[in-house]
Amino acid sequence: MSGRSWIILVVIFLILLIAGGIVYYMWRSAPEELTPPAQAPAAGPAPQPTPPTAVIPAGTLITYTASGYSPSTLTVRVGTVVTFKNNSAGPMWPASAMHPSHAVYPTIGGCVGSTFDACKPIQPGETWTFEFDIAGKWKYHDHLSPAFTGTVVVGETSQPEPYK
Ligand SMILES: [Cu+2]
Repeated sequence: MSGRSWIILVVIFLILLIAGGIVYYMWRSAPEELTPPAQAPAAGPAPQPTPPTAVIPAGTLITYTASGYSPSTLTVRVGTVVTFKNNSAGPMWPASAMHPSHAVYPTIGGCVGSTFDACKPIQPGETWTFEFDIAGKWKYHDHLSPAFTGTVVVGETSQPEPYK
């Protein structure tokens, strides 16, 4: 190989090296060039974030802890959706009296008796809701710990008081 061929090879090598460096530099800087400019603060009020869970109306929540249901008696009007929330460390299973037939609440179609029955363990932190459409004084229990009981008093639409 002549000295001239060597020079040509070195020049080609250098051109490739420089071209590679340019390509590498463009590849490195491309993402920064594509990044949109930071958004200016929106004029007017910022949009409100959507709450992660639905808001539970006051007076419709029964919490379950290691000491049972609270409040032990809840008074609501007909048609109220009551939320049972498990704040204990283990599962809960709200169900209509009586254990184990669960048939006092006068509906049919539940897994055992009435539809007032979670029909499955409700895990810690989770909720179960039931709509009380029938006026009366409805006892319930925790199907997993039947000693834990409570009462939902369902009054007529306009007058829940006499049922207290
Ligand atoms: Cu039961």
